[in-house]
Amino acid sequence: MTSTDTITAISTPVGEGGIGIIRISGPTALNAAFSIFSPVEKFVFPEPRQFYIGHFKNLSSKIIDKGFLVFFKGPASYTGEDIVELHCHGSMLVLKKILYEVIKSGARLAMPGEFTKRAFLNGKMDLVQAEAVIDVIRAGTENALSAASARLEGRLSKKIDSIKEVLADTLARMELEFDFSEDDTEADKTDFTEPLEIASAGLKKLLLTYEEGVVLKDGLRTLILGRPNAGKSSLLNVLLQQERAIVTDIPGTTRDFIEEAANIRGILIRLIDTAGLRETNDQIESMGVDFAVRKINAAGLVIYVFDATSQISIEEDKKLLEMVHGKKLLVAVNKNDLVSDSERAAIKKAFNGHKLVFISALNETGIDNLKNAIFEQAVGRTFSSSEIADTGGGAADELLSSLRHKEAAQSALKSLENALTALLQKTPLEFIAIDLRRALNSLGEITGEVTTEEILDRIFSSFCVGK
Ligand SMILES: Nc1nc2c(ncn2[C@@H]2O[C@H](COP(=O)(O)OP(=O)(O)OP(=O)(O)O)[C@@H](O)[C@H]2O)c(=O)[nH]1
Ligand SMILES: [Mg+2]
Repeated sequence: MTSTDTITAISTPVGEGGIGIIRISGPTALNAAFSIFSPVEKFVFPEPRQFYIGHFKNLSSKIIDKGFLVFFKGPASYTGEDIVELHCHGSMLVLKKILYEVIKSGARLAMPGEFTKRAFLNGKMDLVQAEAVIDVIRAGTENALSAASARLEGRLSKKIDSIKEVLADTLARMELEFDFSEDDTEADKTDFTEPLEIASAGLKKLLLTYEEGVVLKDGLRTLILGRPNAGKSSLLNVLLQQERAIVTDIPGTTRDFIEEAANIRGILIRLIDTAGLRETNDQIESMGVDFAVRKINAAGLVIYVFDATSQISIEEDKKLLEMVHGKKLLVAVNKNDLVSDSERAAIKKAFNGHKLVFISALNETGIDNLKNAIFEQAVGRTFSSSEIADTGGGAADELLSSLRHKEAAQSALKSLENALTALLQKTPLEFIAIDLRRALNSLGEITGEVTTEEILDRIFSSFCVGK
């Protein structure tokens, strides 16, 4: 699959830095590099994985910068092809000048993700691992990083491969059976049922990890809603541990919205503080209220802040809660420092059926419980204290975190379930084999054995240039 053209790109981020790296990959990578690099100490051919110091010079031998050349001989390289890295100072001007010379000598500018795409096409990694590269780069929390690097190491691929193996083995035995068995001997179908049940249980377990996988990878948009003065901005400030929003005792303090990211129990939570919900003649405030309502749809979680001292108007809050019907929802009963036990009991009764957490944003009590509840709502399982709070480290080994993987796993599961029903109904093995091939095909889509150019383009176009 080795490509015939040579690609190049600046692989370090845009901006100033200590060093900058230009990557060249393809059959003429060395030629392209030597059109600009002239070593300080002469050598015949660069040893792979050695640093050589030299000057980067343009065609008229004018020195652009001084730096290093490193050669990776294919297939022992990231892309599986010959790669040269040119390390210079991290100046955009220097990098662009070197890149320009490399392109003049016949390399072409790489497309986003093209190095990784080549790594995939050359069998250096499967598609799950290739996708994990960008997840590692973009990981914003420890948990996101450990899940992404587990995928990059091939843990998810191994899981999928082990299921594929069971299916391929069963399929092979089935094919033998319908090739060689006498027409009138009924095959012992229980031999086939058990491995298919094991495979489908494995897939079901994997599918259950999707919710957590996605939240760990992408974070969760969390809308803080409630009536004016309930303490929404106070809560935002406590969760951020910074005085981000203005807090006053005047209802209608927050009129615009405030969005900030917080790391809560290892999950990236994008908090959005909003204008308190009420009918108002103030044009700006009313726009803020409209905004809050519109944002409900896009939110993954809503924290509804209820002022514990405003029980008289509790029916109004319950009406507002209807707007968030069908969403993941937590009711944070705030100002817990101001109410009695009997009042708390009454509130519990009134909000029966909702997940309640009593807090005081002012005294910062109940906040740990609220964080646990946020984690629970976000990933669908309880937060255990063995997971190091706010730094992560508790992410499961194999997590599904991409819709593409989930849909393929679902369709594999469906084919398996069809096969299992067909076995029960004593359908001829030839037909059951079709379902098994379908399931294998779906799983092959995940790891990239079965794929189309369109899928690859979609995946790699979300990458950065130079990766
Ligand atoms: N006693 C007590 N007061 C609180 C608590 N939380 C907030 N407050 C007070 O309640 C008032 C309103 O707090 P904010 O955080 O501004 O409330 P908000 O919901 O953002 O209000 P708007 O932006 O106007 O919708 C302020 O005077 C806070 O100090 C709490 O837990 N206990
Ligand atoms: Mg506010």
